[in-house]
Amino acid sequence: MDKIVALAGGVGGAKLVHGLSQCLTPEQLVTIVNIGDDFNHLGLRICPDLDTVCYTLAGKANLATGWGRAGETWNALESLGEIGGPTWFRLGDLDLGTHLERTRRLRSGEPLSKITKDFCCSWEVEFTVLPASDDNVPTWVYTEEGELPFQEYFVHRQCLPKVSGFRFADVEAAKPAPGVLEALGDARLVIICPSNPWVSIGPILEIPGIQEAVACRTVIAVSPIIGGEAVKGPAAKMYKELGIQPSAQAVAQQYGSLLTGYVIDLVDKGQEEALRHAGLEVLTVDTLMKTNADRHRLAKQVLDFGEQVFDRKNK
Ligand code: FO1
Repeated sequence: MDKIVALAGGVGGAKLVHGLSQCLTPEQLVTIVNIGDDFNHLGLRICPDLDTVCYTLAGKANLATGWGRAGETWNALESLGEIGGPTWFRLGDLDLGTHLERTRRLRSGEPLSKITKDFCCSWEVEFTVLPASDDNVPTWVYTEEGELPFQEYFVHRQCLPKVSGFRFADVEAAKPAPGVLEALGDARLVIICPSNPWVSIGPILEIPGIQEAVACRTVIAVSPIIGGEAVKGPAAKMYKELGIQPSAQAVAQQYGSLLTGYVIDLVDKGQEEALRHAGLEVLTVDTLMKTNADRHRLAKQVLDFGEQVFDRKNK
């Protein structure tokens, strides 16, 4: 067992995966990515979390927005807007190339995992990036305004509607993508990245077979909540709207018995004792990744901590 398997979605996940890629070889690190945010828009299949992870590993990510491509131009979107097309979901010219080619190959019947592998090869990303499933499992958000498709909630409505729950459509019929269960079966550590537990990590774990495979491994999670707030995105707002006080502890409770180790921020040191009392091994460090050096450092700290936890658990 020598694989390190990261579960990731969104910006926080991509940052830690980038850090891990600077500590591990392509043979060691496998990243399983959320596909619940994927949707059809303008006749194109958009896979935001896969693109954020792949662009980040390829050094092509737009660091300012956290999504899409660096050095982007918006000519196509502008000309679409001039004739009344929907511009709420901003698709840059470079990014469009990805969506056009992915859509073409999906329409020809190729699985998302194969397309992703080939894109990584073209972008000179040697690390393995796997969609959680090759099936469509769109996340729907139950809100006070009814059930919204994920990107409608997240981008068009800017996460404003009050949420009351989530649905991962057809998840019971979905299968883990090729390589997912194999990687988990060979994993020394599973690292749950600091992504949104509700709509980034949850959809991965809900794919039949994945949670069970993860549960057999030594699992380390990095809290996405620091000082009761999310670094980016609606995670803390979702907790509050679901009647849960957002905190590192709340996240640990949500992951439950899956976790062996837990990484929290210095700001939340006061929660260490309660977490240890709940049976977790805890590492308290600066978990904010503002720079690439931060990503590298945190990844190294998480891996060293994971090794200690693995040894203690398997001695
Ligand atoms: N997020 C936004 O808030 N506004 C956008 O216009 C937007 C466009 C976009 C285009 C491509 C892509 O891959 C991601 C994009 N995102 C945008 C982010 C996306 O909604 C999120 O990355 C995930 O779905 C949640 O992590």
